[in-house]
Amino acid sequence: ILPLALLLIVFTTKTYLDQNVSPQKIGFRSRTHQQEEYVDRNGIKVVVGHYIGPSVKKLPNASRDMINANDFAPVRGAGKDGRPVVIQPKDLLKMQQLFQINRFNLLASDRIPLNRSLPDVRRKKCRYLYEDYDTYPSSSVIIVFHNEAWSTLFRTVWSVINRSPRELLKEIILVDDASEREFLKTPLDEYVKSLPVTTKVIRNSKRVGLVKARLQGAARSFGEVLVFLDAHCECTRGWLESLLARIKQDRKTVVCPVIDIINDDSFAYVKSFELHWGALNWNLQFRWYTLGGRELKKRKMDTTEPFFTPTMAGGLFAVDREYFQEIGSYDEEMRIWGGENLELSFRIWQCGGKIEIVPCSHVGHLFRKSSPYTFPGGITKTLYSNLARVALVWMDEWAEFYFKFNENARNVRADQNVSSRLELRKRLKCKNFEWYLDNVWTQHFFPKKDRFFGRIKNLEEDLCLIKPLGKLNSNQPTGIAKLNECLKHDMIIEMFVMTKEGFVVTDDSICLDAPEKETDGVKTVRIMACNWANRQKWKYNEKTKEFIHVSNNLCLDVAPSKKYEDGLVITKCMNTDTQKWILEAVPWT
Ligand code: LR7
Ligand code: MN
Repeated sequence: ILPLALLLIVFTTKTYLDQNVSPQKIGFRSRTHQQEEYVDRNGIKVVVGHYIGPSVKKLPNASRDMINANDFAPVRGAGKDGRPVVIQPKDLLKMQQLFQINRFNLLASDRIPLNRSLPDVRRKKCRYLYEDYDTYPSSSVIIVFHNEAWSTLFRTVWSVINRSPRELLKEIILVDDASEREFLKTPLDEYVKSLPVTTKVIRNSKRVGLVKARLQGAARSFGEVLVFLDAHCECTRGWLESLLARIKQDRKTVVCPVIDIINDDSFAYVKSFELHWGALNWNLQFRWYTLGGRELKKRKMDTTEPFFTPTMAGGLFAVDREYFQEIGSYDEEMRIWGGENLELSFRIWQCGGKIEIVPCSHVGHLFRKSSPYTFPGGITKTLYSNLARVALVWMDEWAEFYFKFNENARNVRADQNVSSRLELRKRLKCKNFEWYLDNVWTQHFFPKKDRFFGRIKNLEEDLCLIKPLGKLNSNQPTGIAKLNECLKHDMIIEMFVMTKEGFVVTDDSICLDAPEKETDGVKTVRIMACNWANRQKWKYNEKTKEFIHVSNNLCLDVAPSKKYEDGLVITKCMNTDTQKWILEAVPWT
């Protein structure tokens, strides 16, 4: 069986952890797969990496009948106001069987009414900002799905119907990407006839992937704005008006709601952090980072104002219908799943548009830990080919960087014909990737001509600084900076960038950090989320080979114990060998 290696971003807010809203702690979803998990400086738990789904052997199988049946059986009050659903111990076996089908708690979902209530999670001010909504452009909501559960699909649909001003909602378009389940065929056609909003159904007999499916929906739409949603979302009050208002002001702005979390175990609706924005990492995985420093201050003025984001998550956004066509909609060669969100993001920014997150718009998305469906052709022919296309079309010399460190993409590079997309780039007179890095994602941590990229080696023992892999202590936002035997091949885990400002950054916006003031007599050096503050500024002295922590004027050193576990410290500069470092540049193009 092919492991479903999926890029997976699950984030859980602090409130979620505090409230402990998941009532049933079930042991069957082990998290020991190849993924990293840490709590960032805002107390947000981040899980990222290649997740290989739960060991199938251990889970009871769902029968074919279970897979094909629609067991939606709402229980009054279940999941009310976004609260979690509690499953009784007697139902646990069935729950586990059903969980497998969609990789979320289908039993819980099937108990929640399609029109459940949700909290109004917006800031108070949002309620009064969009009262002139009858002047806004109209919209078509496009939902593509492949083998979605009935309850999640139609809770998405009903949340749209119930929480969108009817004047602004022209139609809903459901695009079926060759689902196999019986209940999604005739029963669905019959059901949509009863909906109070015009609902079109587009069918595919062969799997086309989400990009083509969305394009089919767009081609059949009449609204002035296209609004895309995944098939397992729940929209809260005001979600649509605030998106449309922004597009009305500027038709070249593509807008995203704040994406809240629908818990995959309990179906609790969990408000997420409003200050997240999207970017990516060295593997071209979408990642959330947090608005920091200067930007935050700017925003403090008005927390309801839309703010820029370098990339979008991909599933939930609104765009002017004509503008979407003008900038080249999607790359139709992208198959099944993945990469299209980065491609669209780079294209919008580089070709004269903008992407923003609208804090007054909140939509919940059901986050899963693994993907339930097949990737025809395997993930190299789908995901990695898509990512190779993103790099080849939009990333200029940084494409070389991506291919150098990502073998999977490198292997499919030659198969890609991207000439029509390169023509589009030329025709639209798009700016280059360097411009994007310098102007849109200023806090990026990619290599560049003006900064160091490579290994940081200790002279005494010929050991390399590494980014701690795997689990960092999940209660603490940090891991101790450690040395490791230098690897023969160029591996991301020992690659660092040192910026002109003196930040020592590695993948996922992780920085070399030391306290500005002494804590308990020791100054342990840590690797933690970049906050671009003085405590993360360093200076390298070419002559003495010392690595100096700027605010303390102390030198980077091996812990006095010299024990591996004790990691690195900063201490008085004495020019000993353990305080000498070599910056070994690694070519990246
Ligand atoms: O072959 C397929 N055909 C489909 O129609 C595969 C998927 N789909 C449908 C599927 O039923 C779903 O409605 O496409 C939609 C997205 O698929 P998901 O839910 O498996 O994707 P995801 O939520 O895991 O992944 C995110 O990244 C994807 C990359 O291609 C898409 O851009 C998703 O829309 C996107 N989801 C979000 O942005 C929601 C917020 C996630 C975050 C952060
Ligand atoms: Mn999704």
